[in-house]
Formats: sequence, C-alpha cells, structure tokens
Amino acid sequence: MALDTLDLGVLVAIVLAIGIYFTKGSLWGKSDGEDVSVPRGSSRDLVEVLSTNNKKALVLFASQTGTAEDYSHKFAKEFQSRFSIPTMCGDLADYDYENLNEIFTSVDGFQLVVFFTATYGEGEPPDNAVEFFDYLDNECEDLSNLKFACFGLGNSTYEFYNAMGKKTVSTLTEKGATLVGELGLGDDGRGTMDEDYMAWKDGLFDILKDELSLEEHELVYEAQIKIEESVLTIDSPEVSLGEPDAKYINPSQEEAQSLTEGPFDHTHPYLAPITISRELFNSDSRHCIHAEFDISGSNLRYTTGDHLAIWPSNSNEHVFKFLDILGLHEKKDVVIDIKSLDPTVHPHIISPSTYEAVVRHYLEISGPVSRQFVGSVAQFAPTEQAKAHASKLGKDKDLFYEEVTSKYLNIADLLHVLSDGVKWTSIPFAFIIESVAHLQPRYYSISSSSLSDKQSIHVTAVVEQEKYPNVDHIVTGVATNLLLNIQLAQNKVSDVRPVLTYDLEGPRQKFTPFKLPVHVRRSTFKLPSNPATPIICIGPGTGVAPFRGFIRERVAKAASDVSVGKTLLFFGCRKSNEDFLYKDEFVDYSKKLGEKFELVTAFSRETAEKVYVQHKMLERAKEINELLNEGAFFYVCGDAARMARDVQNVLIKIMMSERKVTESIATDMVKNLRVLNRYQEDVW
Ligand code: FMN
Repeated sequence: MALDTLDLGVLVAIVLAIGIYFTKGSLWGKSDGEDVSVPRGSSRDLVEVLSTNNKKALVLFASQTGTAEDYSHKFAKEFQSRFSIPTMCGDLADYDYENLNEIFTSVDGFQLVVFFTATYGEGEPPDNAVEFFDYLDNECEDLSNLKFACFGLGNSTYEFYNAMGKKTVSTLTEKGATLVGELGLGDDGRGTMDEDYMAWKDGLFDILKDELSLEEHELVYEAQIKIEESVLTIDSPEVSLGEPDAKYINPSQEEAQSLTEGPFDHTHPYLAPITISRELFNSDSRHCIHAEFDISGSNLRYTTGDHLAIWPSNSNEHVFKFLDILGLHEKKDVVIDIKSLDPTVHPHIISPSTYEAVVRHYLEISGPVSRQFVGSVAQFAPTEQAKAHASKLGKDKDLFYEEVTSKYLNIADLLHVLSDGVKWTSIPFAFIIESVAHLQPRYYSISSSSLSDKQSIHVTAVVEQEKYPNVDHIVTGVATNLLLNIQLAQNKVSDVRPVLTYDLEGPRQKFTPFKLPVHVRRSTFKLPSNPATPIICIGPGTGVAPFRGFIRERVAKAASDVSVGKTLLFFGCRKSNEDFLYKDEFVDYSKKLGEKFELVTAFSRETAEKVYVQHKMLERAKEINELLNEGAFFYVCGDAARMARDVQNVLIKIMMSERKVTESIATDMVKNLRVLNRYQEDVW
C-alpha cells in the first residue's frame, strides 16, 4: 500500500504517503559552488551562519516528506525578492537553537524567522524537528527577542490537525516570542494546501509592510543557481545520469562498501533487487502489485510495521513531454553543471548531469501545478497571449481551479495548453530547478514480517490510474506505475499495455535486473510486545498490508511454540473474486493459527447495499468489546479521510452499547486506548 499523494500527483493528503524530509545535502557534494563562506554542515551556529552570509531573515522547516521543505524554499526566495531582504532557508536538524533569541540582537538588521511545520503520527513532529521541540520543551527559557511567523502543514482528516504548527506558535509565544500575522493552516485533507499557503503568505506580506515597514517590489526572478553547459559528454564517467546519490556514480572502495553496508536513509538508499513481483487483482482495469525486495547481502534492516521508501523516477511519457515543451528534447543529453550563487542555497541535484537525468530523477513533473508557478512562469511565455493567460491564472484562484486544478494538468500539460504547443524556450533551466518541487520517495507500509521474512521486504501497492469525469487523460501515480512496469517485464506479461512506460535499466544500467533504490522509515505502528495479547485489525484495501506482516509474524511465532493471542482481522474490498488481496494466503494462515486467527470480510459491490468494514465491526460488537476487555490492541490502516474516522466512531458506538455508557464516556475510553498505545493508526 502506498502512502503517497504526490504519487497520484493529485489529491489527497496522502492517498499515500511518501517519502521523507529530503535534505539530500550529500547530493550536492560533487558540484563546486562559488565562494562558499560557511559551507553547509561546517557550522551549526545560527548567528555565525547568518552573519557570515549576511542574511537578515531565516526560514526553517520541519518536514518529513518534503512538502514543508519545498514551501519554505519558495517562501524564502519570494520574501528575499519582494522585500530585498537576504533570506536563508534551513533544515531544523542542521542547527543548534541555543542562540535563536540572540539572532535579533547579534545579527545586524535581522528581521524575521519563519517556520514551516508539518505534523506526523498522532500530532508529532517530523523526524528532523524532534530535537528542536525537545529543546523548546525542556531547555529553552527566553525568546523575547524573537519575531516569527508560522505556516503549519497538516491534514484535517487527522485528529491532531496541524498540531505541530499550533505547538510552534503556542510554545514560542509562551517563551515571550512575538507572532507576526496569524498561524497559517495548510490542509492536505481538503486538497487546499496551495491556496491556504498563498492566502497566508499574501496576508503576511501585507502585515509585514505595515509592521516592519518593509518596502515591497515587483516580483522578478533572481536566479540563486547557475546552469552551465559543460564540455563533458553523457559518456564521461563523472557525469550523474540520475544515480540515487553521488556514491553510486563512480564509487571509491570505501563508497562501494557503503552501497551494501549503509547506513541507508533519505540521503543514501539501498539499490534493492526485486526478486518477486505479482499482480494481486483479477481485473482488466485495476492493478495491485505485490513486490518483494531482496535485502540479503545488505545491512538494510526493518521491523514489522515499518515503511519502505521507494525512490521513483518519472515515466518516459512525462519526461519527454516536459523536455519537449521546454524545447530541450534535442539537448536532452547535453551535460550541465549546476552551481550555487548563494552559499546557503543547496540544490539537491548531483552535478554534472544531463537535462534528461535532472528531469527524470529529480523533478516532480507529473503532479499538480501550483498557482504561484503559473504566475511566475508568465514572464518567460513564448507568446503575448500565453503570457496574458498565465498571468491571469496566477491571479485568479477560481479560474485557476477551473482551468488547471480540476483538469489535473501537470506542468507540461499546462504550458502546452497556454501556448498552444509553442515551445517555452526562454524559461531558464535554473528557474525550472528552483521552482519545480523535488521528486520525493514514496512510502509504503511493509507487508512482510521481519521475523518470518528476514531477507526480504514486501510491499502491496495499488496502481494509481484514475479516470475522472471531464478529464481527458488518466491521472497516474509515479511509483506505483513503475512497479506495474516492473511486474509486467519481470513476469513477461504481454497482454497488458501499461499507461506509462519507464526506463527500467536506470542510470548506466545499474537498476538491471529489476532494482530500485529504497530505504526504511521506522514506524510506531507495532505489535504488542507480548505475543499473547489479542489484536483487532481494521485494514480495508491495501490497508491490509501491515496486517499481513503482523499475521506472518504471529504464524512464525506460533511455529516456534510461542503462544499467540487472537488476531481478528476486518478486510474489505469491492468483490471477492476481483480485489480480495492475499485471499489464498489467508486460508493458509487460518490453517496455521487455527482459532487464533479470524478474517471478517466486507464486499462492497456484491449486495444491493454497500457493506464496509465498519458494518462488519458492528456485527461483531460483542466480541470486539470482549477482546478489548482482555487487553486487545486495536489497529487501523488505510484511508484517513473517511474510513479511519468512521471506524473510530463505530468503536465508540460499540463501547456505548456493550458497556452501557454515554457517548462522552465511550469517547474518553477510546481516547484512553490511544494514550495507552492500544489504538494505533497507519493512515494516509
Ligand atoms: N497532519 C496533521 O495535521 N495531523 C497528523 O497527525 C498527521 N499525521 C500524518 C501521518 C502520516 C503518516 C502522514 C503521511 C501525514 C500526516 N499528516 C498529519 C499530514 C502531513 O502533515 C501533511 O501531509 C504535510 O503536508 C506533510 O508535510 P511534509 O511533506 O513536509 O512532511
């Protein structure tokens, strides 16, 4: 199951989620920046870095999967440009915070700190911000000099909506800091993140003009990086053709060792062979892929319930359409050097590289376009008509929704429509790199058990291919269609024509045969430490993925004579003969676990009335209550928007009817289960 939204290039908060706070600092290593006064990583002292680089404003991001990071870069660039205030953008994990309060007194002319804060888990900070919030809670005493603004990134379908943005504001103000403007709340759940950001940013800029007496200028693109075409060729050994990181290009002995030894993380993935892949659906139009990544011979480790990050590349169709509309098709193999013009700006791209490699491996080209992008690309339009149309779309929220968002246009589609196919040859490639979001890894709940499948990691991914009414193309996800292509090629399936095709060989054929870069993200979604504890699992669709891992773990335990508690699994899909994932396997698990395993199924399209897992839960109210009384853990995995919330409401209902308590007491009981970690969610 995928946890990534960007995958679909669309929708929802996390029709799957994804991958990562993605500070691929190491990827920058190969390019020579210009006169870097305080190179990245050399100082964690904010006052020193800001002073040395003559910066007067600071944007910091708390980001897990890169969205807050992308917005913070965008903001820093626009703020600098609009107000002529040199602005630095930084990762919260890269600095110490002891002198946060002194910035305003020690850095001459310093104006403002802006936080971009995403929320994870049950209202928790992204990994890169854990230390920062620890510092605020436990060490920080005084922030009375600090003037700050904050934009929170969250999803209103989660119980702890934007909890970390809210916490940033409440904690900083408690310590005496002054909030400028209001906390911005970006909501992935309603799909309005971009508009929420624009509204907050415009409001903040108005306030800043008044409160800080800042003078606003017309927004003109100022490059922070420089692109130079190189004398090197695509065959030069030092050129990156999209290798997952610099160590993969031309590894020294030590680097070669790290390719199997790790450590593996968001800066350095393991290139894992997919040894087995298969189709799980029985359907002409829908696909779900089971893929097994071999981790033997590597130090990549996982525990049951973790997530696998898959680093995708873009499809041939998207890459060529994108290069074509920029007029770069003929030059796709030309080698370019990417250099920073600002020592604090670090493009996450290994260079030298080629135009094609950059587009294929680093840019999020198949996802939705932001209104800000359209407004700013207008200045490079090839015709007056395209320019006027792009500027209008950039300014008109409703028109933009009607003509772009609701039609699921990506950047290349939109440029094509705006200019009627005339190539946009005047867009500087530096602008493209600086303005297009970075391609992020996609996260999948691991569907294997680290006990029974020590040498392999399994994922279960439904292929994102949506046909919406009034949209003339199929909206596709990046990573899941790549997995489909691998499955078709690996099993030599010739009667399925994929919507997208990919370069499966990868840079310098390094991905042959069937390898993909991956790393593991630890999760808190875990089995009880005592295997005898009963568990209730609600996992419709690909939400069943982690529960397959849980069950395999219990089967392995039972096989070595450990007593295991009951596993009651609720699974739902459309039809028993179409999308019933792992149908045969469950029969096998039943044989092995006997009465300790029970599968309850809900098939939504087999009866006149739709039946979902929630309905089946109600039918089993008595048993659910009894298991909870025996100390059962309750798990939910799948769609956050509707299912997870409905499941919680149904559980409250069950508590009310079975325990004869009021709604408010039942609600508290469920809350209490969460506090005790006996109610866990892995939702997107
Ligand atoms: N948003 C919330 O408001 N509250 C949450 O508790 C929450 N938990 C999440 C858990 C997971 C596994 C994922 C994938 C997202 C969650 N979100 C939650 C939504 C993210 O905060 C939101 O998608 C944000 O844009 C991600 O920013 P990032 O890409 O910078 O990490």
